[in-house]
Amino acid sequence: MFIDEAKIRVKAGDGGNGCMAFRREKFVPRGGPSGGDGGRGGDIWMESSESHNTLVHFRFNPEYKAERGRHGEGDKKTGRDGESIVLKVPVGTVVYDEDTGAVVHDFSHVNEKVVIARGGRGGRGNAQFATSTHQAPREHEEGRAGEDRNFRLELKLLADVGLVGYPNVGKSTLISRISAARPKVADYPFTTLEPNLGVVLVGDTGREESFVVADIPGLIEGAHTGAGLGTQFLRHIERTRLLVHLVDVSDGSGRTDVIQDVDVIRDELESFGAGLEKKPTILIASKIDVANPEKLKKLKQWATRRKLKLYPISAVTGEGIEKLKFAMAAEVKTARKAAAVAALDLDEDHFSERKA
Ligand SMILES: Nc1nc2c(ncn2[C@@H]2O[C@H](COP(=O)(O)OP(=O)(O)OP(=O)(O)O)[C@@H](O)[C@H]2O)c(=O)[nH]1
Ligand SMILES: [Mg+2]
Repeated sequence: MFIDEAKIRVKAGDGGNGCMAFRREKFVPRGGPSGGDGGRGGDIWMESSESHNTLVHFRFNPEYKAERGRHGEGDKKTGRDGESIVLKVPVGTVVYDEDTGAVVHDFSHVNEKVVIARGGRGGRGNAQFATSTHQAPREHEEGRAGEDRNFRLELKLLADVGLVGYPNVGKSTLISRISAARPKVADYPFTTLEPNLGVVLVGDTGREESFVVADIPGLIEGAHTGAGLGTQFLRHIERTRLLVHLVDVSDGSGRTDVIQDVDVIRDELESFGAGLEKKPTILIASKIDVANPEKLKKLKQWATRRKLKLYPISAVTGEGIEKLKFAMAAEVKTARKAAAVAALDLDEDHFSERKA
């Protein structure tokens, strides 16, 4: 099981202090108490969002603070409440209280929103303390402190992108190039025996997007009948939004026909029976640093005829990798949006059913 983890500290806003004041008006020699209450401190909320799939954004930024409430003022003016803040987490995130170990919330649906730290109540101003026998109260309260809490977030990672292809085409080399995952890489087939997941970050710091890539064992002809390691690992990419299909265009593959290469793998995906062949797919010409120009040309022509975009890369020299990362991020984003819209439609269906 692949788990993403982050620890955060949150501090909800303190309440504003109550004010002590007395009315001063012309012709009113002894004005009554007029100190207003302090505003409430901002809360800290957590909300599950379809557009997040990892917890990396918390690792860069582990502390959050909501605004405090303003102090009360004379004239019975209540201080303004502090602004609340909302932290977005992926669906599947489990929130633990770091100090007690208790589960605070388990986000199992999109757009669930819970308060994880409450802002402090504002203090009462002296106007609130007036009674018939106590007409000039000087009492006023300080605002209460906002909650200060430590949480541990845990997320079972689900892959957005699945790398597929023959053994030895460079899948593990690619994932180690674009993420912190370090699977074994070697010049023989079936080096990878278990799936590996890597978190890929794309874009400038602070505005980066992240997605999860799964590297799975290679497929060969007849995988669906159990040849090689079979198709047992394909279930790990059943829920991905995008497939990245690597085709080795060097002479090292030992296969002469790149088009047949593509077809064999696509047939195996189809035979698995989960509709994998219908997923959006990015085609990659792998190992272009040692490409056989004829193979590369043939694959390019084939892709053009099918209106498929082909990304030539070398995971060893780094050529084409940045472009590929952005293309993957864009596809994942599009797919996530489509999924979010589909989820909304579902919600609306429920709603209209209940109304009917
Ligand atoms: N020249 C060159 N060699 C590469 C490139 N990418 C991978 N290799 C080499 O190809 C071999 C296989 O790479 P892996 O990343 O282990 O391939 P894989 O697809 O994960 O293989 P399996 O796990 O067996 O399915 C290794 O010797 C890599 O160093 C590349 O872009 N250029
Ligand atoms: Mg591998």
